[in-house]
Amino acid sequence: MILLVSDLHLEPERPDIVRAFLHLLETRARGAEALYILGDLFEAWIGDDAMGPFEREIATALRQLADSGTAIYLMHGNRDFLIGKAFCRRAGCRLLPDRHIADFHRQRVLLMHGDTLCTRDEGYQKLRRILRNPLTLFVLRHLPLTSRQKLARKLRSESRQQTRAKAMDITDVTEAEVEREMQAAQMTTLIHGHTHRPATHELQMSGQAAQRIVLGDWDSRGWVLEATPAGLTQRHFALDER
Ligand code: LP5
Repeated sequence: MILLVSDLHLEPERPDIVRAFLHLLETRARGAEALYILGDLFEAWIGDDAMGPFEREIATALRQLADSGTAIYLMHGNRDFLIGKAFCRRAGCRLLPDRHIADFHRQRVLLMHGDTLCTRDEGYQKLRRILRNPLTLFVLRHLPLTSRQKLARKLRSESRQQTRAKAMDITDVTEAEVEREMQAAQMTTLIHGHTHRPATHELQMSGQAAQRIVLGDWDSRGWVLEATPAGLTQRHFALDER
């Protein structure tokens, strides 16, 4: 079995989500062939050099899972795109590019975080272009820790305010962009997170049946997509389920 999750937004302020994730790592994920984390594992990541006891605890739990034989693949999200090699080494994860084609029991699927699909969200796409520019990334990584913390807080609070004022369709994916990405990759299954709107959308692409699966965000409950030879099934569960 292969498991996929995204948008956990782990932070010390949500111990219920942290406990649920650690429980998943110690139980269902054990014995799984692979665990894919499609972005926003953390609420905010300001650099591998800023890892404290909380981040190290998560890395250790991931490493224990990796050492038990489950391959762990990690994709950047819009909150944790500064995760780098040091965290991945410590956690035993392999970092995936923004678009990745995986083979799940002979079913090929396109994996993305999902933020780039929201092309009508022009404010966000502009911010993304700035933040992901290699020059900006270089500067951000070399800023003093306190400046990075301040900047991250500013970005989070601006984002919270602005997202509340945006119409629902602006913060959802643009169908034409979904189709463009799937056509370019020649895939009929796309799995992504980011929008916090878990669902399976049946699509028609050039007369062919296709699907877009949106992973759920961990907030009032947890979500995991299971890929088995029988197919893809997304489940949700109570955070305190044991
Ligand atoms: O994250 P979420 O779900 O709330 O909203 C996202 C989009 N917002 C973001 C911003 C992140 O939340 C901020 C993450 C901070 C942690 C990492 C920081 C690392 C860098 C700094 C430290 C080194 O991604 C939101 C989308 C929404 O998803 C739905 O798709 O709408 O986008 C916005 O709200 C963006 C606004 O429209 C534009 C914000 C302008 C902010 C200007 C601040 C000035 C700072 C200048 C920085 C160079």
